[in-house]
Amino acid sequence: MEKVKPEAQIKEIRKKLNKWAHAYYVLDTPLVSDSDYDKLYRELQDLETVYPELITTDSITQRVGGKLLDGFKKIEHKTPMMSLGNAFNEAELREFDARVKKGTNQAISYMVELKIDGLAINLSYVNSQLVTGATRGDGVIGEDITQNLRTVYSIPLSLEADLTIDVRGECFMPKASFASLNERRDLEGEAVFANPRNAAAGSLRQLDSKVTAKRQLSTFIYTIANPEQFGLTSQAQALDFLDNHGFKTNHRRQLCQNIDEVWAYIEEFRDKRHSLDYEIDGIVIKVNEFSAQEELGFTVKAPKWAIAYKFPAEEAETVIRDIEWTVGRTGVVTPTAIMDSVQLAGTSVARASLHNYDLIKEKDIRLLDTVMVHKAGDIIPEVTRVVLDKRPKDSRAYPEPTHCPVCDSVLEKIESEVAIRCMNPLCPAQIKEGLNHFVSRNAMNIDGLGPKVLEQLYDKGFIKQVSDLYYLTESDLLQLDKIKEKSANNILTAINASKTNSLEKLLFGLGIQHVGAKAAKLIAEEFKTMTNIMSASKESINQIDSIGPVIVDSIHKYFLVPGATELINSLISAGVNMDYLGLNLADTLQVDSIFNGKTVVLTGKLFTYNRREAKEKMESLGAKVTGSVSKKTDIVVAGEEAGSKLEKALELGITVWSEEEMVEAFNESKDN
Ligand code: 3B8
Repeated sequence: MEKVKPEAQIKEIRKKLNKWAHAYYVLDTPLVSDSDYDKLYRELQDLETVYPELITTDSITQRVGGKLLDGFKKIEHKTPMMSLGNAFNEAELREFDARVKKGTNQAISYMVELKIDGLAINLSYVNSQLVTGATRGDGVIGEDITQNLRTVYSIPLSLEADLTIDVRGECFMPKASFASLNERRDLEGEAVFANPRNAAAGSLRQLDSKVTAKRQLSTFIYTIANPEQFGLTSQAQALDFLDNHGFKTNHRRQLCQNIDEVWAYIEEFRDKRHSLDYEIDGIVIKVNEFSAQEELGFTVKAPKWAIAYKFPAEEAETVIRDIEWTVGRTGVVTPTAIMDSVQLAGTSVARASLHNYDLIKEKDIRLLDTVMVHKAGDIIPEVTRVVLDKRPKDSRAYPEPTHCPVCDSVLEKIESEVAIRCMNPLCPAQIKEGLNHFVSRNAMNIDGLGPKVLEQLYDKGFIKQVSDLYYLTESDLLQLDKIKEKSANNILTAINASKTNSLEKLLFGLGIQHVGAKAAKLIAEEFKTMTNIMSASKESINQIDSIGPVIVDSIHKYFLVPGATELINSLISAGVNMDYLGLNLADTLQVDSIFNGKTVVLTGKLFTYNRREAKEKMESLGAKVTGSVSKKTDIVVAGEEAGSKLEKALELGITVWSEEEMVEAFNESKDN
């Protein structure tokens, strides 16, 4: 029996596989299932094993498996690979437009492209075959990373048309590949990459291309070194030409007729960038017409016909100069990093929350360390990691504080909480925070007593505890900075008016740990008077729906301290109302919170609150907190290292919040 000629058969299979791979890796539209592809791929491998003389370098089976290198050779680029000038705001973009208009007499349009945050590469094809792939290097001489680039499936090993051409583009790691790579590295105890760009760079610098092959890199090609050779007259044509010859180009490009359209595109992608599968760090704006490009020419470093509009950096590097510890109302001592100021997401940042000592220990953050900061939920700056390469040799781990930074009393670490706490109820820092809380809107609601006024009143010795507010005189207030007769009188009137507040406002204002505004309302409604609350048994408080043991213990403990009774007596003597005045519970219990009526699941490690605190807080805002994710779940709050519950939530399409989003929602809830 006459066999099909193996040569023809192999050629046929390769053609089919190349077509399928092109559809999958370049067009993002698979034509066949993975198993069909794998089956044919193995068929080709088998044939090539039997007929090794028929293996060609551009066979799809030959992407991986080059030699182990001892280093990369240098490659001189045929024409220099330049970089782009930058614009950081709209004004600079418009200046670019003005320079362009001045530099050419023609009517021009702009091709705008996403600025892919990867590594610039040059691919040289000779008679349709990929011969070299190189990094940009210094622009004149790059490194030969051909073996590694051959493993990238979106890069054609050969072209269907017999072209001799140099093309340029960006090699990058998609966000999903980056996430799974880091997940695996973390699991295997290897250092994780800081961002997809570093991961791509690390992957392309491998001397063993088998490693690169596993990294799932991709490319977008955006330039032809000598487009005139192919009769092309514009960037739009060049990109279409690249598409037609099997290269992967980015299709989110847009031809704009003027700079206003360019700006609209920039604004669109400034908001959309996070939903892309790959990272971009800006937008590239190019004069579309090559004839105009030629007129405009180059500076020493960059083309005058293009510019990169850079988005504000969302991660920045800086140095930690100090760690400041502040004492909150409940005595929790929290660290803040004091850093050299850097631009981050459009604002200048010099402080970042470190949350708690455990986090400092876990991330091994030390003084004078160079660190990366980013904005969590684009609001609160946070230290993400230490740049270990830049750590000073003599640095030592930061010791856990043992004494209160304000009153010097011994700090305690509460078991089951990450927080360290100053236990001194007379700690000035706690008292000042307590005063601020007492006058706040949902507590006694006293206008005119801002933090600066309260601080002065405390420092000058006019108030030592909240009840002292009710004994202030006009002459006391007049001794403060910037307080004149009129404002002194307003303050006294506001203080006086607060005496008639209903019990729940006072109870909340006392700042008893874990007693939020809603819990205070429920308790006040149940017990009606302060005396009843003070003498209530734990059991009777526990009877109240949605008041848990944490709150009960906390209230009980609060009133055991003799100072508490003294404080209440002093408030009574001042004429402060101690009775519940609310009539209609339904009216007063309207909790204005996004949590109200929601079923919430907490998962992963939290930093700002511990699990139990977060749970009680949500419950006090009307949420039902459950342990497992189901279709009935409304919100999943995922802390660090969240696992299967998070996966399930994503699977079911349930809203997932970060810890920061949870805290923000707490702060926005009108029950604080
Ligand atoms: C000229 C054109 C450099 C670049 C360019 O996505 C030049 O066009 C360049 F000298 O670096 N990162 C892009 C990207 C980068 C460049 C570019 N176009 N889309 C990118």
